[in-house]
Amino acid sequence: MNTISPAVALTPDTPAPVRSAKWTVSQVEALYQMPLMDLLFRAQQVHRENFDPNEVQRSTLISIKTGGCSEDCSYCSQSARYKTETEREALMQVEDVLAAAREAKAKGASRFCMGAAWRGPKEKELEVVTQMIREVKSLGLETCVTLGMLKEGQADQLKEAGLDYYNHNLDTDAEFYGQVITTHKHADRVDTISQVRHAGIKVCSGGILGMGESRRNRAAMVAQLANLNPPPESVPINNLVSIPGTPLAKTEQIDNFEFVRTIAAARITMPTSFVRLSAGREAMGDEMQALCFFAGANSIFYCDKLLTTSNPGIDRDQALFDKLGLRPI
Ligand code: SAM
Ligand code: DTB
Ligand code: SF4
Repeated sequence: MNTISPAVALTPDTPAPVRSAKWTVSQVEALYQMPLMDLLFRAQQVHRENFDPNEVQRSTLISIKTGGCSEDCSYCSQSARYKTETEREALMQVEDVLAAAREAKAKGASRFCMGAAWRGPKEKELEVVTQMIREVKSLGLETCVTLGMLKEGQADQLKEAGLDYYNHNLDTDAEFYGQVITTHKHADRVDTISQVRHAGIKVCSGGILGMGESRRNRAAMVAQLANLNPPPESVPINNLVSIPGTPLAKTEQIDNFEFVRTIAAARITMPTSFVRLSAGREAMGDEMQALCFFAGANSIFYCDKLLTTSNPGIDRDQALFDKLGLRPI
């Protein structure tokens, strides 16, 4: 059995603040190079040490402001720069968001994630979002928002409203980032994550696979996430949903096993984080999803629609949970 471990050995005497295990890119790459059965076995062992392997967390996602985004993210249906089928919609009314949250709760979601197609929120917009957070939270749901880059003080306003999680993905390796997005920098993403962390909000950060990145890029992204101190509580791994009209529309799909290896690498390097099998599930068969759960994924988006594209929907998910004996948490 391969015994790859973090570069810094942790002893029980290591004081809490310096107990940050550093993963090098090569170490994560070495995980990818393991025979698949060894890798899956190791990931499942780590998973079982930290979680009930039959439990999966479910978040419902809603787009509270759709399309017309100033950014040029090459994968995104919502960038104003590409001609896609997504139509621009104004920021939703608080009551409408609340109605959707009630429905999500009734259907069994534990977290409600609200996404906006912004480079970052303006003050007026943030005020409306904080109202949404307060109201959704009062229903007894965990709250998550993804609003783009934050300016100083904005994370504190979100914390003050009671926000539980902020989603801000690294999306890909710093070295590859410029080939996918030019209107903001990878370092800007890291900066927003650090503001969120300092405000005392839990971090949800992951990335997208299948954008033409190399295995080394994937390993570097996983290592960077794992080396955040502490690592994100929630790590969404998205499989690129190909959007006609975007520059990445015709990119070759990532091999399924390479995707599963990435889930396993995330599980091993971030043992106590929830790893979310995110966008791209609709195109996956039940067997592929089961393999991802075996590799350590323990969270999904539970809704008919993601932001602008479709998701398996709760009936198919319920049937899958029944078949696999999975329990929602
Ligand atoms: N505008 C904000 C931002 O960029 O952080 C929030 C919304 S943005 C749509 C949230 C995330 O959705 C992106 O960071 C990316 O990881 C994911 N995403 C967007 N389009 C996608 C696609 N076509 N396939 C897979 N994931 C996608
Ligand atoms: C995340 O990592 N994936 C979600 C959520 N965070 C905001 C978004 C997926 C979007 C997929 C493409 C779409 O529906 O537009
Ligand atoms: Fe805008 Fe976010 Fe889409 Fe980039 S990923 S274009 S920032 S909505």
